[in-house]
Amino acid sequence: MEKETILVTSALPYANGPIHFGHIAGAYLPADVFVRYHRLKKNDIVYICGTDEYGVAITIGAEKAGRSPREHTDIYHKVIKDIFKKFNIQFDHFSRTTTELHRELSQKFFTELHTNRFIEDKMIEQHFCPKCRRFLADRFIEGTCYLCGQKEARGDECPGCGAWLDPLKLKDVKCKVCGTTPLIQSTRHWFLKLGEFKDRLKEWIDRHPYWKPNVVNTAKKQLEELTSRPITRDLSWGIPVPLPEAKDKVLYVWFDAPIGYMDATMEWAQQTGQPDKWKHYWQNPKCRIVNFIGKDNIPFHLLVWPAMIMGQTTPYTLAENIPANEFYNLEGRQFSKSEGWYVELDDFFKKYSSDQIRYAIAANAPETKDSDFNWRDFQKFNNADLANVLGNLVHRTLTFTLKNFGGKIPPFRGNNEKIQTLLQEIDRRQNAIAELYQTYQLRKASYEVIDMARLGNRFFDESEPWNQIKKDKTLCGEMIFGIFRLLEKLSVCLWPILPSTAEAIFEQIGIKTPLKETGWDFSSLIPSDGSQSIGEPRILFGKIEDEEIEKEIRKLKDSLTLKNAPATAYDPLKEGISYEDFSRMDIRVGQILEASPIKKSDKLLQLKIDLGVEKRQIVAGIAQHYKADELPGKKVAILVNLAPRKLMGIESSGMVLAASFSGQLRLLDPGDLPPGATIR
Ligand code: B3M
Ligand code: ZN
Repeated sequence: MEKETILVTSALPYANGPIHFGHIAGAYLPADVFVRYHRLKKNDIVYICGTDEYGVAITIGAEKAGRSPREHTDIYHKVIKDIFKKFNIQFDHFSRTTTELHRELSQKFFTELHTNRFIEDKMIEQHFCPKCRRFLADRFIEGTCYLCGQKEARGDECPGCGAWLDPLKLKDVKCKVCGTTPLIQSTRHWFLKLGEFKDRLKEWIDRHPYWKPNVVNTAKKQLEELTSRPITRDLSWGIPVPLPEAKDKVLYVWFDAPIGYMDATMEWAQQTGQPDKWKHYWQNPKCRIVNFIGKDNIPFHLLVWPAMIMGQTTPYTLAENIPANEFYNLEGRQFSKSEGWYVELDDFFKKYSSDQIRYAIAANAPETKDSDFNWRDFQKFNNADLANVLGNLVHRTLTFTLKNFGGKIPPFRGNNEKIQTLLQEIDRRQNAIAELYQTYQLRKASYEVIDMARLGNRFFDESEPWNQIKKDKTLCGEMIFGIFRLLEKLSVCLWPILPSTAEAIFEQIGIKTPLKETGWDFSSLIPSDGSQSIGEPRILFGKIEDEEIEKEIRKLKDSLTLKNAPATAYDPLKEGISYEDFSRMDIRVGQILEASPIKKSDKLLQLKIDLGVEKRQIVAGIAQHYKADELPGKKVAILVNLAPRKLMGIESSGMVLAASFSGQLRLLDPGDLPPGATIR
C-alpha cells in the first residue's frame, strides 16, 4: 500500500502557565495516539507543536509575575515542554512563536493578504482605560457575553460559547488590570476581510462530510455572520505590522499563532538537514494536515486560519481534518489553578505513571461531550482494567511459563483448531482497533485494547492450563503459545495509548525488536519451535487503595476551600502582651513517637512525644486533619510548660502547635532541628 503523508499539529499552548489534564485530553493525547498509530503503520508523518508566546494574556501574566514577557515565556516554554515529557507526548518538533522565522513568515502572510486586498484599514472605536492610559484589546477587558450571557467573557473570545466576540458589544465592560469602566476612543486598525471568503470556506467545509458534527456546526453558525475583523493591536509585545503607517502596532496573536504550525515545520526541516522538506507537507495537496484542538479554538481553525491561507499568493495546503474535542474537567468543574481546583503534576507523577493517566484520559476522552477526570474513576480504570485485566493476564501467563516450561514459550505444531481460531480473532480485532485509531475514536480504542486482554484471560480460564498440564503437556503448551501470540499483538495495539506498558510487555515476552521497528503489520516474531526465552515477569500496575484516593480528594477540596476562603476567615488580632508574658512560654521541638486514636472521640489523638530531655504524653485535637499512622516520626512544635489536664480521661502534658485557617489545620514543621530544641 502507498504510504500516507501526514502532518499533525496540536494547538500551540500559551506560554503563560503550566498546562493541565484538560489540555492533554483536548489536543495532545488524542494527537499523540494518532501519530503513534501512524508511526507503527510506517506512514510519513510529522508531529509539530510549540508555545504561543504573544498576546495580551501573556502581557498580563508577565506583569502580574513581575517579569518581562520574554522572561515569562522563556520560563513557561520550558515548563510546558517538561510537562509533555511527563505525559510521554512525543513531538517531532516543539518550537515557539517568538522565533525570527515566525516573525518573518507572519509578516509575509500579512503582506500577501494586504497586496491581494484582503486587508483594509479603518478608524474604529475602542475601549480605552483612563487610569492605565492604554487601549484595551482582547483580554485587557472583561464583560458579559452578549450571545450567551457568560460572565468574565474576554474582549476576543467567550469561554462559554466559543464565539469570537465584538468587544464593543460586550456588556458591563471593565478594565481587567484595574477594574475601571473604560472609555470609548478612536484608533486606526487593520482588518481581515473575512466576509470575502465565505463561499470558499463553506465549499471547503462541505468537501469534508466526515468531520465531527460538533466542529462543523460551530463553524457553520459563525460562518453566516462572517465580517471583517481587526488583526492588529496597540501593544508593544508582538510582531510589528509590516507597514510604515502602522508604527507601534503589532499583529493580533490569533493572526500570528496558527502560522506557527508552518514555521515550526520549517524549523524542524532545517534542523534535520532537509531545509525544503516542509514543502512536502505544506505545499503538497496529497498531504493530510490534521489539527488537534480544543473546542474553544474551532472558529480560528475553521474560519480564520483557512481564510488566511486562501488569501495568500503562495499556495499552501489546507487541513484535511480538525477533530476538535470538548472540555475535560476536574471532578465536574473546570480546572483552575487560581481557584485551587487542579492536580499538582510533580506530586502526581511521583505516585503515578504516564500510562496510568494516559489510559484514564483516553478511556473517558471528551470526544462528543464534556467529560472529566475524577479520582474514583482513575482508581477504577487502574485497578479494574490495567491491573486486574491487563497486568493479570501478562503476569499469570509468564509465571505459568516460568514454572512449567522452563521460561520458554512452548512450541506450536500448527494443526490446533482452537488456537487457529484464536489467532484469527486476534487479527480481526487488530484490524478493528486500527479503524478506531484512524477515525480518532480514542474511547472505543481504549475499550477494545483492554477487551483483547479480557479475551486472553477468558481463553486462559477456559483452557485450564493448571489441569491440562497434568493431562497433556504438549496441548497445554499450545494454549500458552496462543496467549503469547495474543500478548504480542496486544502490545502493538496498546502502544499508541500505553507506550511504556506495551514496550514492557514486549520485553517480558522476550521480543528483542523494538515496537517502533516491528510496526503494525508484521505477522509474528514468536518462533513456534519452542526456542524463545521469556524475560522476567514484573508487575505492570499496582493497585491504588481507597485511602490513597480519599486523601487526593480531600487535598483537592482543601485547596479549593483555602483559595476561596473569605477575608473574614481570619481571627481578629489579640491584645498586646509584654515580652515577659511571651518569655514565660517554653516552646520546644518534639518528635512524635507514637500516635493512636482515642475511643469515642473523632477529634482527639493520643501522642507519645520525644522532647529530647524527656518523653511526654499529649492529647491533641488533630484527628480530623491527620491520620494516626502518618504521624510517627514527624517533628512538631510543642508548648511544654502548659499545666497538665485530662482530656477524655487521658492525661495531657503540653500542647501541639498548629496553624489553622478556614477549617484547615497544619502542624508546624521545625525542619531538621532535633527534639528538645527551643523555639523562640
Ligand atoms: N494558544 C489558545 C489555547 O491555548 C491558543 C491556541 C493557538 S493554536 C494556533 O487554547
Ligand atoms: Zn485599567
